[in-house]
Amino acid sequence: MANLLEQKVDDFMAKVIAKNPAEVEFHQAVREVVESIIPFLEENPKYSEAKILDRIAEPERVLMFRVPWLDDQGKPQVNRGFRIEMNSAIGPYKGGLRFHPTVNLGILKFLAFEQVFKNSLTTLPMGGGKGGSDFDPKGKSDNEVMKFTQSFMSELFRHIGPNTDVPAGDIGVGGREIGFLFGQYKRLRNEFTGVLTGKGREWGGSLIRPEATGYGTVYFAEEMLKTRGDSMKGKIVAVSGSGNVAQYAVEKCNDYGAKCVTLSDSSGYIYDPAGIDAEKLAYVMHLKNVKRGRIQEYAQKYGCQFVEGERPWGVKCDVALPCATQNEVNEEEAKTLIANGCFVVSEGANMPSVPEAIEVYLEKKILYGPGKAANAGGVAVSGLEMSQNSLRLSWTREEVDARLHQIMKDIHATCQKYGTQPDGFIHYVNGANIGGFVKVADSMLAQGLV
Ligand code: NDP
Ligand code: 2IT
Repeated sequence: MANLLEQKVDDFMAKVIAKNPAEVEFHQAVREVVESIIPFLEENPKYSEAKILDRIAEPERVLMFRVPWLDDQGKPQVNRGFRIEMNSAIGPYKGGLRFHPTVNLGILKFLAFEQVFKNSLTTLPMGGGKGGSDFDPKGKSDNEVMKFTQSFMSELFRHIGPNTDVPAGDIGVGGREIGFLFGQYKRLRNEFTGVLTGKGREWGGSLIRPEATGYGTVYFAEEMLKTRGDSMKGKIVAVSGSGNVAQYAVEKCNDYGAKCVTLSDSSGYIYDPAGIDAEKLAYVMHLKNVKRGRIQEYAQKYGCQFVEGERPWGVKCDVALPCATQNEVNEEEAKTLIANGCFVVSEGANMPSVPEAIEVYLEKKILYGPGKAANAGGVAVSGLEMSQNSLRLSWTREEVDARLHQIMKDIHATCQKYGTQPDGFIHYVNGANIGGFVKVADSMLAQGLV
């Protein structure tokens, strides 16, 4: 039986790879889901008869476009823009935009694919999408970022809308970029609508949206710990990244009485055994969000260690929160984490652990919350921002945070429902994949062959 199922996974993947050559991250994301879903389909043949898996792995629409803009020297620059409209079975396409030089079709398709299941898990009516550009915001002036962003939106605006496709932020896209994107959309359409989330508080944004992904990842870790009668209090935490998700993950860890000892960026990581307290975190936020500097400066300021070109997974910790990017924990690093006593991994980033690292977590039966469950708090509050925009009301900080917290608990319960094994171990990968799949698949069945 196991061999037959493996064969079915391989056969399915052979088709996906043939159709989408060279898109290795997309293959990786699809395989992880298919490994969970194929055994489930054996017991639920209605989905295979309707070729749901084949349809889910095929984007509804892929947009690719030229983004020309003038730099500060008056020279023309050309980037490539993308929007993957992956699945609209349960709501308008929803997902972030990533501006990073590594962006390509395969990376955005993996992210859009993950988003379909993640958005379904939030319990809110959002389909899945993702977009972005190979534009590198690093070292660009505000003026250049604005020029690029306006040009990007000058094409994207015709494809999106509050009931069609609602982008948001991701790597390299934060409050500044969402502001420029919103301004250009409004100008082109002559319409003030909730077409983007992550907006400023004064112009339709939701309180807690900036905090939501990081807070949600820690809420999820707390829920996992509860299943073993434990909590975040007193835990030593290794965090990677130092952007939006990492910053608010640290803030929530501090609220829970845990101690974060690392942060990183693409140059290396800092190790601060004394812990990144509120004052140091305020420094990081200013350094990263205003000065747009490097994390190395933290080590200089606080006299701690900076390890160049390395990731923080060799540090002794109880909990690891990967919050930077995909494939940032390899098999060796997963083994080292566990050898050093780490027994909780809650993913703030999308697909930060390579498949072999996930195998290590599962074999050692640690508490492992995959990104599509653990980082769903960001898009969940985006969904709440859409609700507030439709109502033309804004909720208080406490109200949004309470809803976020409840959604993370519900996602945990869904993972538990679909992922608990006979020995009681919660296989959160299966739980998240099957739990996310069912609602989308049933909606696709109900809507006919589209
Ligand atoms: P930011 O741009 O705010 O921060 C990204 C951080 O990760 C930076 O510290 C950056 O370092 C580091 N990083 C990015 N790329 C690499 C790389 N190739 N190698 C090493 N470090 C890297 O992004 P976010 O915090 O928003 O996103 C982080 C992760 O969380 C991503 O995987 C994203 O998809 C995911 N996520 C984000 C959500 C959100 O609401 N923002 C929601 C759900 C998931 P440097 O400055 O050197 O590039
Ligand atoms: O990966 C993600 O879930 C995000 N970048 C957030 C998407 C959103 O629409 O808020």
